[in-house]
Amino acid sequence: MSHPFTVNPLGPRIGAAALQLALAGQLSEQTLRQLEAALLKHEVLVLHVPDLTPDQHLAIARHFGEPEVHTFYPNLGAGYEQITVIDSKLGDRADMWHHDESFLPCPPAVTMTQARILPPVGGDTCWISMTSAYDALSERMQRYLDGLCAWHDMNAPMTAALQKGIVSHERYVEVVAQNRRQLHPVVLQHPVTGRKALYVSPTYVTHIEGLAPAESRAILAYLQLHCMQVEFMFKHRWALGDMVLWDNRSVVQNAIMDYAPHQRRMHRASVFARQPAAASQQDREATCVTTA
Ligand SMILES: O=C(O)CCC(=O)C(=O)O
Repeated sequence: MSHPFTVNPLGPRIGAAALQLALAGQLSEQTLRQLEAALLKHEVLVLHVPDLTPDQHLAIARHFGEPEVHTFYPNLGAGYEQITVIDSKLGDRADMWHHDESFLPCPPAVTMTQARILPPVGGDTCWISMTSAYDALSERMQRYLDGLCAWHDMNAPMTAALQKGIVSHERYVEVVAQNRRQLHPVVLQHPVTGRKALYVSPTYVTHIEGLAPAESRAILAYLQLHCMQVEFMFKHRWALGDMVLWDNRSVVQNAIMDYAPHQRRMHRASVFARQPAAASQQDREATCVTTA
């Protein structure tokens, strides 16, 4: 079945909407390929699919890759473990600039999140185009960053959350015991588009390997400041039923936490890039961000 829709850019660098897309049964391969092309081009893609079922959510996710069970957020359970739930009533939030699960050896390639419960106002999400941020660096800085790698550590935000009283000590100990950290290139080359993007965030990145601590801190602080320029950003005011897809290799995001005491609940699926059937774990890691 064909599902006609048009893609309207929402900004010159990042963000587009395909709001007319009507879900009737499963989306056709052709429609999914068109959505994928739009996502690769615009990095963040907004759909409005209020009747989306968890099965349809997973069917769309499977087009983009292998749906994962999230490392630390809860999920819908019993057959729907790959639908992650981020519910403020459960104490879960994502109000920090981050690439999704960049502490994994091969982090998810694409994430798609649907708004299920929204506060009356607030709770917007903001994305930064890290390709645009990379392109805007001076050539000298681009050359300096070439070949550098940085450590991404899941424990860094957990410690901050514990200090702020956002997570319980039990949850902290449970998550920190997984001891997830990974070295990734500071500049990632997108495996499909070939575009280069900065692959650092203030949330997970602790330091750049091989630099003196003060130099690493200074470079990371500069890159953070550089990325925060408003022209690289796209902010979405959610409506119930919106689903936003983002390319985790090209953007970082921050879900603004400004709506307490109201509830915000999102259902989300993220996928690992699919490898040819014969690919080993080693091949898988060799084609993800770690070798950009
Ligand atoms: O809830 C959102 O809007 C974004 C959530 C997020 O950042 C994530 O799923 O990693």
